[in-house]
Amino acid sequence: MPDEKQRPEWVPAEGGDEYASSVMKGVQGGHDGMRDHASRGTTSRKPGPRRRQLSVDDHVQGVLNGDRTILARTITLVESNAQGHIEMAQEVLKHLLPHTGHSIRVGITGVPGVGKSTFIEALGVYLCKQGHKVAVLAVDPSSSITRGSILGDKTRMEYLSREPAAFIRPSPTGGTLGGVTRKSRETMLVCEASGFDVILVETVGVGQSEVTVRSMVDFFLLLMLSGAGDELQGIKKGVIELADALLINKADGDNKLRAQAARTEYNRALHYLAPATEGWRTRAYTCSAATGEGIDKIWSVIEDFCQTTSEAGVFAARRRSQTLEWVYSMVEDHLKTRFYQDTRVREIRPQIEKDVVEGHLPATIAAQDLLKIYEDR
Ligand SMILES: Nc1nc2c(ncn2[C@@H]2O[C@H](COP(=O)(O)OP(=O)(O)O)[C@@H](O)[C@H]2O)c(=O)[nH]1
Ligand SMILES: [Mg+2]
Repeated sequence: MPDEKQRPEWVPAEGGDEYASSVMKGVQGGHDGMRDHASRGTTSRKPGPRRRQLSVDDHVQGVLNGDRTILARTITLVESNAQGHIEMAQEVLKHLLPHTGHSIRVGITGVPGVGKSTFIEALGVYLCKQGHKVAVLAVDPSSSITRGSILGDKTRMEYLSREPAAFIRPSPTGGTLGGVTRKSRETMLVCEASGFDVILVETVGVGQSEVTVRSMVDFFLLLMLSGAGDELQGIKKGVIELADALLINKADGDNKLRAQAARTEYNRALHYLAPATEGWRTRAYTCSAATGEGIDKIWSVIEDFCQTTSEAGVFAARRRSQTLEWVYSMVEDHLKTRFYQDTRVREIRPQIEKDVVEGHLPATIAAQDLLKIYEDR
């Protein structure tokens, strides 16, 4: 029976076969207004009756009451780029804010194929069994091109999505990393307000996405493979330094011994690196997302981390500085957007660019000219 063969060992055999209603489709591109998404026809969704518009209070109460449908619609609102939606989303978030923050935020990175999704699913199922409410989000700045390369595939988290206490949200298609980040952060807050106490954020190592996810989570986990040098694994310089734990995955079958050897090697190397979090020593561990071995251990490491850093005040201090960083990154994003959307800037750009490329205008002067045009309004 092929299904049985593919089933990870941590999944109970008697699992039902109904599919997740909790896996949500990402929002396609920018929304265009306050219209009902069901009628947009970009996906295979059946055209349904127009849904009632929710008020700010409907959103707030629904999210706080743990209503899944409203939670999903609130996240869709938060992910929208339409001006009317942005304003309403901010109003909703303002009311939800006092109910946020009571979760452990864990970021998970690693090269494609290392087993991030499998690991998140195994950990998620494990945590649900322990009585946690788990939200899984993805930050994938490339997804606007690849249409959700991570978490996009429903079947991927088939087991976790059957857990009533789990909620899975694919990466928003925000265009820029800034857009994706804002949406993911706000989605994380909405999930917290809705009672999720563990937030797992998967990211691929595209561009600055690891740094970005590091800046929104408490604990940052780097998944690795044994038997491949860092370069082979495509691990970018500096990513190990961001991690609160290295987890060598696929420590099963023939690979187990090699994984254990790799753990020893990494632990030796980690000795010489500054820790990612003050007062915490980053160590290497092994696990098998396929069999579930080591999942409980890594969770206890994460719990230990939370306790240790909370007692030292580091946990709260990091969250405070993350929030401030977020404020300024939004200011920067906003300024950038305003600049590039400015009509006069847009009009003059082709000419200025041509002059620069053809060598008639120095880059510095070009920048000054553009800023002058933008500021002289
Ligand atoms: N043997 C083994 N295979 C694994 C393990 N974890 C993931 N895989 C397999 O590795 C492949 C990539 O896993 P996936 O979770 O999609 O990786 P991601 O790209 O990092 O999200 C899949 O075929 C998984 O079944 C593991 O612990 N052991
Ligand atoms: Mg994946």
